[in-house]
Amino acid sequence: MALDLFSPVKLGSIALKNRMVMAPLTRNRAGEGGVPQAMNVTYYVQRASAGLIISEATPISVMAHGYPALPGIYTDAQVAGWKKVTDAVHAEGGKIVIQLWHVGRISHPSLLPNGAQPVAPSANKPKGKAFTYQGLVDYVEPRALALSELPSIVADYVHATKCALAAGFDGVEIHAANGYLLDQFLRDGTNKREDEYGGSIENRSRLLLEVTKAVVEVAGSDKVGIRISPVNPFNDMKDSNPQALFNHVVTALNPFKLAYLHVVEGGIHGGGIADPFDFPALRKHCQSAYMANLSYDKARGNAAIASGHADVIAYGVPFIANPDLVKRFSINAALNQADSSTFYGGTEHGYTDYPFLGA
Ligand code: 8OZ
Repeated sequence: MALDLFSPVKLGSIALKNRMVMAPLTRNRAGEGGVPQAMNVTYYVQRASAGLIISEATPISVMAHGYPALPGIYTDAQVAGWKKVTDAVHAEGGKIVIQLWHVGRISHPSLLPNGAQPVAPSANKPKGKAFTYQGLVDYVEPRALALSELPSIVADYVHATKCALAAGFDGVEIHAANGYLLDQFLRDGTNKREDEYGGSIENRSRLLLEVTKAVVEVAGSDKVGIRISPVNPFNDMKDSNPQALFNHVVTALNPFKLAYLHVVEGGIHGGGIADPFDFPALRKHCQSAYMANLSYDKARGNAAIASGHADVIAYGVPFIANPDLVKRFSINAALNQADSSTFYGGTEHGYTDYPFLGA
């Protein structure tokens, strides 16, 4: 029988009961100190029928924050909070990895310790506004990280990975997409460095590969995935030759034998039109499992799996509105529509109160 969304699969050491993955979704509802709270446990456990849950993007250090009410994965209290999430998801037979995040320049002094200046590969200010506790405010010019500071960024990923394992996650996903720190190093619209972390494609890929190596050493390659978004213009991003850059990145990641490569196949958040890009060509370079994301529905998901383009499909907005999305797809039930006004921040409303089938 042909493979489809309901076929089990292993991503590295993580055994999935189906190929429907809950995409990472920023929801801005963590408790004080970036500690996951009761409603976060409820939200994730409601979605445990997904083959795999990828947590919301989660800062790896105090300097990695860029939005209000994010959970973190660097303090003992955060580990204890996340443990309640992973225990609850596991008790329902689900699997969950955490997405490790450093926002780089997509932040604001009001979100950072002692009003610190955000850090980035180079001192260029993004267009657009930062989302802060005081509302939308202009971004500030970030500070270019010194060469001597880069090992401490790698160390923060290592510390966060250890915290994630202590919190009971089945693995980690390195967030190298959507215009945040690692993507800011990859793409030459943001990386203007003249040292060995800037210039050539090899140099711009260096930090991601160092982070990957360090995280793999702690977690094991079979528990590590990576997310990239080759042409997503969100967060004022661009690159002069994304196909060459990301073909190189994927090829350079192959020796790590990662659990999966997660690819955002276009532009998100209405951030503009994405440049043309040959995703099937990128996919051919990838020797790990391939997770496809962006506006897939059931039919396109099944087709991508049957054709071999993708091994698993990550669904975002449909999982916000349908905790039982797997069941709904399996019986062709109607879907709840998502309310975008409750995506970012707020209460249980629009978070844990979407109805299950038959409720
Ligand atoms: C939406 C709002 C804030 C952050 C991403 C983590 O795009 C995000 C994000 C999405 O990866």
